[in-house]
Amino acid sequence: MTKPLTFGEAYAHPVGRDAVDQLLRAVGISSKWVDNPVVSRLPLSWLARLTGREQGAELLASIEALLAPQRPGDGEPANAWWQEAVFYQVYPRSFADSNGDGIGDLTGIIEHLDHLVDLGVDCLWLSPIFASPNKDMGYDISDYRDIMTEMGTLADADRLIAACHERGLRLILDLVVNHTSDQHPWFQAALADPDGEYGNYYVLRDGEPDTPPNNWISFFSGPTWRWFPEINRWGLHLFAAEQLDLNWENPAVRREVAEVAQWWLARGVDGFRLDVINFISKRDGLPDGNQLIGQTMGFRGVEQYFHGPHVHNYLAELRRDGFTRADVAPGTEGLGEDATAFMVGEMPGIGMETGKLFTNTGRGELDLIFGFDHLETPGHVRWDDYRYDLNRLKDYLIDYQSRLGPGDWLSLFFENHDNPRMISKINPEPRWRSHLGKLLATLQLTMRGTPFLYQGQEIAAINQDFPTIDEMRDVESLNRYAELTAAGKDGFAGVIAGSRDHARTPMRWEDSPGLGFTTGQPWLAGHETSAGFTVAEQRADEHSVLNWYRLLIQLRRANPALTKGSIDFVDPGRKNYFAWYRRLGEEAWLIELNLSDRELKRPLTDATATVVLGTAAKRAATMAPYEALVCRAAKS
Ligand SMILES: [Ca+2]
Repeated sequence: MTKPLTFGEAYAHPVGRDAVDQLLRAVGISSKWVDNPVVSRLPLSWLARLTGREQGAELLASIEALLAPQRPGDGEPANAWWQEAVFYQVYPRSFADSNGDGIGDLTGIIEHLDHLVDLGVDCLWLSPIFASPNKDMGYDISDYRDIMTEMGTLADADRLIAACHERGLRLILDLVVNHTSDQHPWFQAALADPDGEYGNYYVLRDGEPDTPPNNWISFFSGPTWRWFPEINRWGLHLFAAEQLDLNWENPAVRREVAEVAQWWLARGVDGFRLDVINFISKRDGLPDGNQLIGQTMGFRGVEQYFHGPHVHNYLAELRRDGFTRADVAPGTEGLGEDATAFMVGEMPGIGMETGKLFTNTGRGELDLIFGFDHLETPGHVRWDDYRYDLNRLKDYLIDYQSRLGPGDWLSLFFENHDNPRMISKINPEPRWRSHLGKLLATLQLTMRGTPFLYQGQEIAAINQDFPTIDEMRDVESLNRYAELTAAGKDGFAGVIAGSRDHARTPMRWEDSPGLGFTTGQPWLAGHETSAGFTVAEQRADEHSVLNWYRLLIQLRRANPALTKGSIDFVDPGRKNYFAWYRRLGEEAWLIELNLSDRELKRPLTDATATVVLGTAAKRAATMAPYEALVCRAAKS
């Protein structure tokens, strides 16, 4: 019998560390606990006891399966445009409707590009615009080379690309290739002839209609398997039943994906955000998921695909074949002609150490990832109605920054189309709305890393008071509501705090019945009546959150220390105080935040620091609630 695996040994491996951290966080235990030398010598099977359940041996086998040897990332600094850029995510359906059908479209985006120029961002990311039956709002694609009917046409997409480049903006699109829609011609061909070429494009399995091939649970409720009686086979879908997973083991599938990317690069697109891209490689044989991991994480089976055996190879291949332009010299940078188009991967369940395996420049895979570990306080999930503790975000960022080597970089985001609004999660009291909007902006735009703003963040958007489930549209919320209701629980209470619809209501351009978003009926209505939080009102108010964003982005652009400078945290153990220096050459900046809604004694006396942009005019002895200051300081 071999010696049992210890916490310390699991922690020495990047994927092992992140997997154990994930489980600890889910049960509300800080990962700092493992840094204790006594704990680090404990057998990892204790994890089963900690999480209050049995099955230690089975759990160990699941974690050991993740510990394949990994080549370290030891690359050189990227020195790339995207490290200094500010990204802005547009949810096209809810940004601007140009023809009154209540649905945002590409022409609407073109008509509002000057808002983004005015804000000062560098690159737009559009959530899906490709042809789709919209079972999951465009994340179910039926044609990668066409535009969703209600969004416009390929000619509109070309106009949008040109309009962005004319204004000095890059444009990246959403590439959803873990799965396609069941309406995609590849899947229709697989149904027509499951033993033919396209049958092997998907994960189809023989079986009996009442016995799915394994016990995995879908992210959108129920088993991950759909029975197709017309071919007597099961089809794998990690998400909705209409979103069938592609079989990345098939080289023909990988070639198709690379060709789609190249096709869009040839049209001038500057890169892609890759949807749930860490899920593309499933463990051979699709083994059952561990019960304990499933119960702890909420989705049985994740350990069999969240960091699958071939994911790194597939992404390196995709970078080479799909994202590298053959017609420009290596190292070239320019709108529509970067030698390697930008790649940011959405990676649920991937932590800091594993994240570096995907993004270190020495590994030739992705440029950046979106991990999600910072979006909930440990012990909570998105659906919980609770107050998010900003000290959690502080600890996460300090930890993350301390682990970055020269070839590493990180994305900075708090919001996107899949999460409720951060201000509402932290403190929904209306009087703190602008303070929090400015504090989050300051953090995101002066921390080392690449900020990704989500539409509405610049006007301090908040969650909506949906009165009933009938007002909601998102498949995830609707499925969860139905599942909870069928189990005799309060379905509405189970979805209202975490619904993705909070971030998907129309952009509030002006205080008018259609909000300047549409002249018709919006596809998803917001329920906000507060005054002062539309783009038009914020633009007219010198002290608005919108103008705060503009000034911060200008400051960032004018002072390279705020992007490329080193970062040194001040008094990191002090609760509710978050401060750091950014330094580059002779330039030095001090950023100070009060993370609480109470006054805080200012611990740092740096007489050289003078406020350049602040919610307070001076560095007084006491910080106001949610105070945010950006100060120039002497170099050392
Ligand atoms: Ca429209």
